[in-house]
Amino acid sequence: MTVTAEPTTTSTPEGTPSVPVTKSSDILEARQNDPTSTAPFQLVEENGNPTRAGDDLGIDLELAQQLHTDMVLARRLDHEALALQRQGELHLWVMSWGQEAAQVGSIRAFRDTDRVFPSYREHAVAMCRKIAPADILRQWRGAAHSGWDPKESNVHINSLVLGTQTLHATGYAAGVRLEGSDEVVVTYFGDGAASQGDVNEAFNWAAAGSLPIVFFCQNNQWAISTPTTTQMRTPLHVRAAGFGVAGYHVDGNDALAVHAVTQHATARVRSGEGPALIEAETYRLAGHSSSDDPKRYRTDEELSAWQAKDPITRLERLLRNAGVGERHFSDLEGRADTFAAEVREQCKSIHGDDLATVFEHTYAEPHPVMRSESSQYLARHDRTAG
Ligand SMILES: Cc1ncc(C[n+]2csc(CCOP(=O)(O)OP(=O)(O)O)c2C)c(N)n1
Ligand SMILES: [Mg+2]
Repeated sequence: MTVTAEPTTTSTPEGTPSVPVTKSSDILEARQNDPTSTAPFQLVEENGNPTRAGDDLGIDLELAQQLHTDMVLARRLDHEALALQRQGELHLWVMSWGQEAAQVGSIRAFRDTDRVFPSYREHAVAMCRKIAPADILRQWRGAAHSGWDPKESNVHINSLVLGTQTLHATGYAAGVRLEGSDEVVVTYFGDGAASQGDVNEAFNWAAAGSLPIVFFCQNNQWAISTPTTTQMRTPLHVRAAGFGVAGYHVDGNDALAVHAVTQHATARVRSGEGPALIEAETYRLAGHSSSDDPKRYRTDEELSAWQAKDPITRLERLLRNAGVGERHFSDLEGRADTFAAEVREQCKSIHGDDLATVFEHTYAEPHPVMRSESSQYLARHDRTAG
């Protein structure tokens, strides 16, 4: 904080050494204008060279290769899914390309037993938890309300009502605390969702209970057509301190930096030091969803500035500089082609459940109102179908 006023001095009645003070109006003024923001942590520059921190901490090439592979496959799923939507095979798709580093870098820093509460764009997270493409696509094909069984992957179903998942995750973390397990919970949300009351309540309750949870914000600069600059005055990683949550700021297009930061935060949380919040600066390179046209609200210049920061290109440059040969990249392309064919095949094999199962899965236990609604609805359906 910079305080420009000349310090004055005061003396205590006992004549002990005087304490320099500035005029209180200046101190207060400076405080109002100084929500201290930190530059996002980086290990790899856009050109693929290690940053100073990257040189100091060292670059783990094996990890870089794994994260790069994860990202290439995730982007392929995304591209295929949008093409499938355009062919009428999916009703809707929410694209995540550009955000792969934030997703794979973070999820790979957790244990597979750590519980994940996603928003709706975390396809790369789902893939790292081995959720099959058919299960990722099921909901978007309109065949089911959710695609997978959270017990198998420890990934909860998508939350489309913004921010609700942060409260679910906080409640779950309270349960983890009661059970005395060393599990850590992570929840993903967007910059726009951070304006929801739910999210702010979640921060507060997590801090008050010192709960084992990591809040991971993918700040992709936009909430549909609303830019982050309209959405907030104080960056999220700075706001964390006000809640009593440890705040981290990372370059979300630098997969290795995201991994390092998440590993640090997770270790802290696992050791009982209370919740952490990671703000990852990234960019959604495509539209908000298959129904959106981002050209209506953002410029070509902005898009190309972020394309230059593409997280996949960055790690590819790092790997090539480190001597990883062409063969590796062409093999990976071949693997992605095979995977893309599987995605298309799996998508077309998804069929909706019998209508009755929708009622069965609504409540955990039989419910009289649900039972009568179910029989009325099914009788009507039978009449119209017959
Ligand atoms: C409670 C609620 N309000 C509004 C919406 C409509 N809506 C869907 S996505 C979205 C923008 C979300 O932006 P952000 O949180 O930044 O996530 P991103 O889509 O960028 O990943 C809005 C307003 C909603 N789904 N839920
Ligand atoms: Mg956003």
